[in-house]
Amino acid sequence: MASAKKFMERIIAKNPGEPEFHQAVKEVITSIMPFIEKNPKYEKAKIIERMTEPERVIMFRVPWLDDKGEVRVNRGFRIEMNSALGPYKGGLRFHPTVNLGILKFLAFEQVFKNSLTTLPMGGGKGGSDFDPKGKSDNEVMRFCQSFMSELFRHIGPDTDIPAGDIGVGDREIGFLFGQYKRLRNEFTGVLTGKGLNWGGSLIRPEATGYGCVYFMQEMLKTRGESLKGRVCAISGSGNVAQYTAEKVIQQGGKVVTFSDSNGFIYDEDGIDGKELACVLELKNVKRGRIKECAKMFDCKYYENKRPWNVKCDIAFPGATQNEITEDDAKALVKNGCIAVGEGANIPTTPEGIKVSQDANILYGPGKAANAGGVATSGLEMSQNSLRLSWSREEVDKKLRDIMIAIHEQCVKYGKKGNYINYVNGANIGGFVKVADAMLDQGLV
Ligand code: NDP
Ligand code: 2IT
Repeated sequence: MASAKKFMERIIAKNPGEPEFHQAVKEVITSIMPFIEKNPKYEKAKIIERMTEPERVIMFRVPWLDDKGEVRVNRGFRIEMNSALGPYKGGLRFHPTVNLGILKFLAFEQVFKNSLTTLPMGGGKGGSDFDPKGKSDNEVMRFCQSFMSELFRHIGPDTDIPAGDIGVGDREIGFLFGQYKRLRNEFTGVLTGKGLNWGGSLIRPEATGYGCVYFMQEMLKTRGESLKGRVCAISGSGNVAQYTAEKVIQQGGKVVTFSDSNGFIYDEDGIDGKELACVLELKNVKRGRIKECAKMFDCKYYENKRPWNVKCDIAFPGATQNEITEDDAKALVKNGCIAVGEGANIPTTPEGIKVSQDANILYGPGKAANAGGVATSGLEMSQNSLRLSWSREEVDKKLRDIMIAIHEQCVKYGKKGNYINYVNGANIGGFVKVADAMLDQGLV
């Protein structure tokens, strides 16, 4: 490999029109290049070239009938990126912005993230440009049934195990599972995030948010700090944001913001447990807009704005990619922010990351900080295989131990002098295990 620059030129030429995929690959390549130069066996086996090419890409038509009886057509995808460590594992995203490049970036990230979890999982991602917002439950069901009518032939509990992501929560997982079971006549752990009474794991709904807070606590410990009394800005108001907030509040921190794609609410006094329950009801049951909380909580609402200009000690981006720009990162630093824990996948632009790192902020990248979700999916798979269910305390303890282990890997590979570069640590730590497994398994 001549250089990171040459390599990226080839990636861009070969994968045109996929800026998010280029961004994710560039970040990893920049981190691991010095490591690869010291370990020529990886270069000789063209490991990076192989890791940036999905093992398989599946794209398919998803026709369905809306409530008016009109035919609608969406596009479905599953990217089976890398199976060196185990069956493909990763979520499904239903959002109008979904395209091949976005899912390739997510699948690529997933490979490193899953490797960091210490569990035997390969990486994949899928989804559709279907927008569940504004659709009836029946429309969502018909869409999910049509989506699974093609996907079922490509997945299985030992092959590829999808889960949720943006726009795919317990309702969608239920419809998808029902159709899979009907087509295969098998009740297996083919999806994670299942309902608790039919094979799901306790703590899976909470796991990404809780894990992100556990990771933050480990980062803070390295500087003798804790969450107690810390003001936290959270973006998003979906699964990840909700349970990040719950754990922050439990640990004595103060949550001052939530957002959705229309704007954010700012409650300077802090959102309490009762108000958080209102957010969960609004988002998970009524499927309303975060704006509605401003009236209920008597707090401020900012239309079409993201929450990074408010005064906070810690930022937890939990909505979507590239939601913290260079200017947002500068605003966070200016307002005294000491740490960023990424619940979302690649929520910070490369320029934003540089601002945070130059300011010596604790910056925990998504592939490490939000790995608790997929890790607990791995624990759901283990319980399904055992045909047993573990208690809440047992799963939570395993999740916490995994987040501590991920932090240790980041320190091992990312510490230089007194500074821990969590980006390098996560990228190199995630890479080594996958790369070594690929070497062991020959040219596949
Ligand atoms: P949800 O669908 O539950 O919630 C998504 C939240 O983000 C909503 O508040 C949504 O607002 C907001 N959002 C989505 N797209 C945009 C956008 N383009 N601009 C502004 N806000 C947006 O998804 P999750 O909470 O599951 O996922 C959030 C992030 O966390 C994603 O990046 C996902 O990849 C990542 N993640 C999720 C894991 C999981 O287990 N669920 C695990 C690890 C990472 P609105 O309602 O207006 O769309
Ligand atoms: O980005 C992610 O890690 C997820 N959406 C969770 C994937 C999973 O398989 O639980």
